[in-house]
Amino acid sequence: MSEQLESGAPSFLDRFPQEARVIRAALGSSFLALFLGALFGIVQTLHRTDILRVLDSSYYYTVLTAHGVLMVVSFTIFFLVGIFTWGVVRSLDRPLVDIRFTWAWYGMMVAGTLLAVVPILGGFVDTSELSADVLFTFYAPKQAHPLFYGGLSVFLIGTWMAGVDWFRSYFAWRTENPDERIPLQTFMALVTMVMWYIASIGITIAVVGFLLPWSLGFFDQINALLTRTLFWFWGHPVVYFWLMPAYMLWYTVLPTISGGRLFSDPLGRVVFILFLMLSTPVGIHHQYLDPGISEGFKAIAMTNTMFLLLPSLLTAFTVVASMEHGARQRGGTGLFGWLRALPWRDPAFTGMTLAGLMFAAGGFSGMVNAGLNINYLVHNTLWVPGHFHLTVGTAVALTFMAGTYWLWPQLTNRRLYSRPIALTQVIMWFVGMALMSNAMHVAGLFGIPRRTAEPQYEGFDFTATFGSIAEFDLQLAIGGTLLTISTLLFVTNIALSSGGPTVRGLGKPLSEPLSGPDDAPLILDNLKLWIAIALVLVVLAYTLPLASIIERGGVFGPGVDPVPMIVEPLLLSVEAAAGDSTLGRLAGGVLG
Ligand code: HAS
Ligand code: CU
Repeated sequence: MSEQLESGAPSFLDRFPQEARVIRAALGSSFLALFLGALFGIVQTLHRTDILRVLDSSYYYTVLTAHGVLMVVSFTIFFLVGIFTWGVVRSLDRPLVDIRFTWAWYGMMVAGTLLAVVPILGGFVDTSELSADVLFTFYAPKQAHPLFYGGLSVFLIGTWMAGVDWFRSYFAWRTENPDERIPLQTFMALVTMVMWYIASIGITIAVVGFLLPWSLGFFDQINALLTRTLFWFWGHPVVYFWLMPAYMLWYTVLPTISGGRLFSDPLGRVVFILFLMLSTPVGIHHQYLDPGISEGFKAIAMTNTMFLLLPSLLTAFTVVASMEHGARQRGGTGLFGWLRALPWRDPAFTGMTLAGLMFAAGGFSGMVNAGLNINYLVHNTLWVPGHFHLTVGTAVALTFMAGTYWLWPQLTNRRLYSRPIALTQVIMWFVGMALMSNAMHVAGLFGIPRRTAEPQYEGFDFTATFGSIAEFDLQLAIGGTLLTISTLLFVTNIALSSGGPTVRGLGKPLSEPLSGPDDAPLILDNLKLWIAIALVLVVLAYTLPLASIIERGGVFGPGVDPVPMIVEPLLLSVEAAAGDSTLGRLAGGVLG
């Protein structure tokens, strides 16, 4: 008899069939993006390392944009909305309030993705005006076709609606359960969304106020530093937007599959509140090398970033303590001997644990990045992609894949096609990423730049202080190839799972924490208080830097008066659209 039948509990699909369908759609979209993103990834790795060049270097930014956007916007965020929907419904133990609204936000996200992907792929057509070779960090001065910004906006609105959906379901639950503590998974989803709403202020102003009208031709000049700063206002919290659903799995699923219980629910709440408060006022740590922001503001961003290490360090402690508890329940003994008692044959467990192990290294390179002075050494080098392939590319991506192995059968009432393939897949990801990110970090220290098809410039060679550049290129290419194979194994395994027979009783209940919500001070659930503090910190961190950027560089760059910049093109477009009609003259009169 399969282990999967042990609990015999009804699955999530049995209990909430409508929600399970949306979650499957969201996760399915996420995996499709992962698959396509991986194809662009391998093209790029082999190109950069000069091992195989299937495209001309002039397409490198198109490939890089497609890889980046599909991976860190589509793959991660579609997964997030799926897993949070699961977490909210499971932990509130009630259906969503309005499933049509749920499908509506999913539809918005799909439509937004398709709109944004069209101009990205347009970059492959030489004659086309329709292109968006702007990379996933799409700030000025790079400019995309308006469709790209439009698509991103629609996608973003979809994510906001998803948050509204979870809040509405939570409020409905609250009226039915006035005295209960917010269940941990719902707490995590809601706090993450509040962080997301606050962060979105920056990108909304950047896109709606500047990038979109600029690409529509409303004005021809832009203050690049201002849009960059607004971008990073959002761009840093985005990385925790990817991380927090992975943390939700580490806190609520990993302890159970380790055979134990979460060490502390209150600590989990504290961690998410720290992320809410500290994620946004640190964005300037991506701009240490930007001229035009004073060293003082950069030093404040650095200090805030160092505080932001705390929630992850707390997580390392809590998650490892929970695993140790599990191992000891399974008969593990000794100072480190308990590690052997962990369920290493379970792909969900091993995947998440290897993801955590890699994150210890990724967190370390993050600390290096965060140092104002050391950042000068690594900024814009291959070190930075090395860092984020450990964080979003492993801590997050591998946890999502491992979590899928655990959750997918409960959403489909079908067993996973192959556990041995799944185990091979997660280990292959770990090995591939160890090679690739090591090579990237080291090459970055030698000065090899990021975001370029030709890392070795003509007439100038980077020299390695140990090993050789060719050796690290090879390591990078082998790593990238293993990652691509690993992705294919993952996607195929999940796809083949849908062909299996239907099985009942695949539900897997989660264990209760050792220290539960009742041990958490009530104030932790006072979301209004934490939102207020988060907003105050954002105002403190950003008012002066933004004011000084505008004072020195103007809203639209130096020497430009913003009023005619906005009003004149509007007038022209209204006149052009309305022609000689009465309405047109009226509108022209009002604006004039
Ligand atoms: Fe970062 C650049 C600083 C975390 C993603 N980061 C990036 C970029 C991305 C990114 C995508 O300060 C590039 C953006 C671009 O294109 O320009 N980052 C940090 C710091 C942290 C950090 C201080 N980053 C992340 C996470 C990301 C991410 C998370 C995605 C998910 N990062 C920077 C800085 C830059 C930057 C600068 C700009 C660089 C430049 O110059 O351009 C921290 O949050 C890290 C804290 C983490 C830890 C690790 C704790 C360890 C844990 C492991 C537990 C172990 C387990 C396993 C569970 C302190 C939790 C146990 C196993 C057993 C067997 C027992
Ligand atoms: Cu950051």
